[in-house]
Amino acid sequence: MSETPVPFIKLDLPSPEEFRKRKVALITGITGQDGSYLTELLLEKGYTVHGIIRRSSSFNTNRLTHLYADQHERPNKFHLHYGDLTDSTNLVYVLAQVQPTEVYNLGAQSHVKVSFSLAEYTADVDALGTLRLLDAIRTVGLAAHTRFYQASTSELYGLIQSRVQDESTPFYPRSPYGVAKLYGYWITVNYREAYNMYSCNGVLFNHESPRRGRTFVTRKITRAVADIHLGKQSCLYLGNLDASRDWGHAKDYVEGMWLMLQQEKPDDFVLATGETHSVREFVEKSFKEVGVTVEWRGEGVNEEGFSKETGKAVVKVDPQYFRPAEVELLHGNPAKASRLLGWQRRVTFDALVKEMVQADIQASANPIEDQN
Ligand code: NDP
Ligand code: GDR
Repeated sequence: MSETPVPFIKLDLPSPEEFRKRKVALITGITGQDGSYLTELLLEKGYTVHGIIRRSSSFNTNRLTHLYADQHERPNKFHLHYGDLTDSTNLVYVLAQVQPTEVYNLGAQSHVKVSFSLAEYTADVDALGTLRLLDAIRTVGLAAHTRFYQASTSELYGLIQSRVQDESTPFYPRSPYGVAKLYGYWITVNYREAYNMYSCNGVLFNHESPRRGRTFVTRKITRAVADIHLGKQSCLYLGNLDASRDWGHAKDYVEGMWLMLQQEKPDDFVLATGETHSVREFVEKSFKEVGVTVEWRGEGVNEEGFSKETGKAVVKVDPQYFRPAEVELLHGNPAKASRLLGWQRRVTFDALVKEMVQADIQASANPIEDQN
């Protein structure tokens, strides 16, 4: 049984079918890696895109600059609003104003290691922020009209390593981030069941790109490879080299997000490549791109870095990058998304590494244009 929602604010709305023809998206986390790719995709599909950005003392819209530049070609198709997932009144106001047909909740404190330091804040944004947004949709009377995507994560599986992970694998998160996202996952399911909302979870495995934040391991590696190659850095310091991840390209994954909101019925889907690789492997492949081999050094060993004579780069383990509790292995099975959404990743692991290394060489060599 489901309850008919009673909105606190009564907007004058057409039928849900008529309403959806407008194609208006609202994205939280629009300034992030996925937000920028999703915005490009939706604009290409003819959507009007609204994004929520946080006030920052420094410039935080670098990944969107090119879309501003395109404004004259797409007048009134791209809008930014100040807001925050910790501020309910703001969310209600923006939703009432924008009346989106689709909401993509990508906003999050998304760094797993940082979540151990900012546990309460991570819960506020990633768990309660999801609740606030879902409830704001209900509050303005859009529950039957607006479709909702929740950025769930393979971090939910955490300690479950016994098999390839899919939609039926139990959850066992290993960080304050994972635990907060677990709440986000279930509140999304709950609002679907309790209020008949079209709300979906995309359980996405790691996805990377040249726009990946520099403190995530892939981008940290490819940037270091570029800097070492250009003689700007000598060593690379990393934490757990044996962790394995199922790494895909962010561009492929945002397409899956959109597909989830175009189905007859809402459901939850895993997006993954079906392959897993260790951090060590990512390092080796990245250095190979610039013709350099790697010398591995353990904790506390103090040796020279990259040497032109030997052509070898030194990678050292620094325990400051270890996590209090680690997720050792992620390996996803995207069969359901492939079968029901027709989704498939296009970019291979090798192509991803190559693109990221080449982009970082370009960026490192042109610091004035280096925006990510
Ligand atoms: P990023 O870290 O690149 O982007 C996070 C976005 O959230 C940024 O726009 C950030 O704004 C915004 N944000 C942070 N705090 C708040 C807040 N309090 N209110 C509103 N917005 C906020 O993440 P990704 O693009 O990589 O990931 C997108 C989403 O998908 C996240 O929810 C992440 O947890 C999830 N996810 C990511 C995966 C991946 O491999 N990339 C895999 C699975 C899930 P600002 O720029 O101002 O910091
Ligand atoms: P993850 O990504 O925690 O999987 O979360 P991250 O790139 O931070 O770590 C991947 C693995 O690499 C190991 N590691 C290091 N990690 C970082 N950041 N820095 C290092 O120096 C380093 N050395 C080794 C980590 O221990 C870990 O095992 C990402 C985020 O995008 C989440 O928001 C998202 O939900 C998940 O992916 C799926």
